[in-house]
Formats: sequence, C-alpha cells, structure tokens
Amino acid sequence: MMQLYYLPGACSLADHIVLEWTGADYDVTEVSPRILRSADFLAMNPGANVPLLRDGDLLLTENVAVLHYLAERFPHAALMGDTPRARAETMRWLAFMNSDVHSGFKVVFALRAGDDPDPQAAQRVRTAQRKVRAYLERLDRQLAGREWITGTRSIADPYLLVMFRWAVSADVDLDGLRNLTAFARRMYLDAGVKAALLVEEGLAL
Ligand SMILES: N[C@@H](CCC(=O)N[C@@H](CS)C(=O)NCC(=O)O)C(=O)O
Repeated sequence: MMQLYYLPGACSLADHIVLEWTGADYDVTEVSPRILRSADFLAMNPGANVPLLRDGDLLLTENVAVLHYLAERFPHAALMGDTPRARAETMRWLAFMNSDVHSGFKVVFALRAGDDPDPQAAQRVRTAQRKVRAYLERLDRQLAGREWITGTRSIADPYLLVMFRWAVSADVDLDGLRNLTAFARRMYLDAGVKAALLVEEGLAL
C-alpha cells in the first residue's frame, strides 16, 4: 500500500489531502525532525525532509513531483487538467508556490525562530512577511471569480491551503485578501481536507 511520510502541518499536508481526494488505499507515517535525521530515514530520503511517498519500490521526494505523480497515478480524480493548457496552468501555480511562496515562508520562519533581540532582526522579519504578503496578493487576484486556483479543482489547491495556513501561523497580514480567505473557508468544509487534518492534528473542524 502507498505510504506517505509527513510532519503535521508541513507541506506534506498537500499530498495527504490529494491522497484523500483520489480515494486511494494509502497509509501515513508521522515523522518528527529527529526521525528525519535518523539513519533509517536518510537511507530513504537523503534530503531529510517531507513529503516522502513510498509506492512499491519507488521512494519519491519533492512535493511537486509527488503531487504530479499522484494525479497521474489516479487519473479518474481529474486533478491535473484535461488539456495541455490546463495542465500548464496547474504547473504554473504549483511552481510559483513551491519556488517562491514556500521559500518566502522559510525565510520568515527561520528569522522568527532565531528570537533575535536586535531591532534590525524584527525589521528583517517584517520585510520577509511583506514579501510573502505580496505573493499572497497575487494568489488572491488569481482566485477572483474562481472557486479553485486554476478554475477547476487540481493538485495546486491543497498546496495553496498549506500556504494560507502558514500565513496565519507566521502572522502575515491577510487583511483584504478576501478571495484567499473564502477559498480557505471552502477548503475547510471539504471532506478530504477534514479527514487529513483530523489525522495530522486531531482537528475536528
Ligand atoms: N524541496 C522540498 C522541500 C520540502 C520541505 O521544505 N519540507 C519541509 C516541511 S514543509 C521539511 O521537511 N523540513 C524538515 C524539517 O522541518 O526538519 C519539496 O519541495 O518537497
């Protein structure tokens, strides 16, 4: 059976939600930062991170690759787009979130983890938060008049929910981002999202 290794609330939540959406038989294994650095885990994923998907003898890493693989493996779920153009849109938003937005958050989280009393450090946090806010504004504009980021449900949507959740926990200003907030509200009502969150965080929403 397919196995997803995850850290609660991390970007692997996107894959967890997609697995729910596919209706596939799968199992999840929670890991911790300590387990990520264990010899057993490093033998499977030298990158020491999640998501890690095991499917038979395949050990797949890199979120975009895992999400894309799941969409291809379960085509009936229609999570990639049905034309070259629709698939390109899915990849466009996935790439933007993975390379720009996700990395922007890493800077915010790393600066905040330092707990540096230097007033310049607080300024650097605010600058990093503003950069993420600018990315989220772009996502908010794209969502105008759309229920899903590409127009139809895809593997990019769960990644977007993860970005929204990180924005909340990183104190990024979400004021006025109505389309994004409404998107998150809709996602929280989704059965697959609820099921994945229940397992990862014991949250009954
Ligand atoms: N390039 C990787 C990055 C994955 C990544 O950033 N994973 C984070 C969680 S979102 C992680 O496992 N961090 C390890 C840690 O927190 O110790 C991908 O896109 O899959």
